[in-house]
Amino acid sequence: MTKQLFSAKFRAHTNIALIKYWGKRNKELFLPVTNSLSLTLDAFYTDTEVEFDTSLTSDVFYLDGVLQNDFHTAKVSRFLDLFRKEANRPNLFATVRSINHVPTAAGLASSASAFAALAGACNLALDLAIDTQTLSTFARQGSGSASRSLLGGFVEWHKGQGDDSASSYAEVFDDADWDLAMVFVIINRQAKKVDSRLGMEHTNETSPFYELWPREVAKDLEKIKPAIKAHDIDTVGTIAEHNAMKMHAMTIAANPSFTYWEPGSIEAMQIVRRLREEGISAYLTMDAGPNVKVLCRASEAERVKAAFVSRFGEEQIVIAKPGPNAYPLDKE
Ligand code: 2P0
Repeated sequence: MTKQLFSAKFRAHTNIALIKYWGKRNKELFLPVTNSLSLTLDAFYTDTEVEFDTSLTSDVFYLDGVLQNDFHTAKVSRFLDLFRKEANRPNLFATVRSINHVPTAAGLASSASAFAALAGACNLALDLAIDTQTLSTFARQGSGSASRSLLGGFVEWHKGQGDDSASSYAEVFDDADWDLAMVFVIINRQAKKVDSRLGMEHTNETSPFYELWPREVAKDLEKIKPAIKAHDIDTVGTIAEHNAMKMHAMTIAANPSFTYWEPGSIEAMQIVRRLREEGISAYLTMDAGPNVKVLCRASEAERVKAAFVSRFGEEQIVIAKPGPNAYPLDKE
């Protein structure tokens, strides 16, 4: 029998949460404890090509041109299974070629953009016509934050109800078409010491502060939403910074304690505070690593960048603007 190929290529951008996702209520389905709200960014993205091939007997995965080992390929295979099931083609294997586009100095790879791009590519290649809301529930099962990377601007990921996968989806909250930027301060390019999946599980299970987290997130969301709609960067930034600090405070109170902060992170925080004293609207957030991201006005982003360059170096500072929805690309 002649072999048949079904292929497509997709681009998805990374996102940074202003109200964080930190904990699952269902690990198998990646159902979160709380809603979360992020900003999709233009500076970092993943391009992924998938080629389903009737002659293959197993999946093959290349990342940045390098053939990946069984462990990494198995993660991709589990994700492809969702689409094989949907297409009713359990034995249709694929070659996946994924390229992370990040400024070379950054060394930031993102599972959010990676699984969002792969979800978009699979949907198109297999002609499944899954709508974006439903597709976000697929992306979520690769990595929780990937649910938010299918969409541009400010995106809310709803926690949903019970064990109902379909109710835990992402949708656009605001198109972010206003004077807004995020300046990335790249502190360290090494792989993170505590991966986010283990870090959130450990925090959830051992931090006495975790029981406060769902209530705090609900309050922060209620306050940040009208501020986003009002384009009030100072209120948005103040709430986002406090939300990030509460997440990181929970990790310090975990048992054993851990933190993603490094000395450079704290220096960057001091620079953010100094910028505010100088009248610049600059607010920080941090994720499962030492890098500091600074929310500011696009019109003041160069000035914010300059404040970090003397300490960290030009190539360690990247200005990002709000990014678009994930979209299909022409195949090479
Ligand atoms: C977020 N983070 O909302 C939070 C804040 C990091 C800190 O989502 O286990 O890679 O694959 O669902 O999405 C990073 O965790 O975790 C993350 P899994 P994920 O962006």
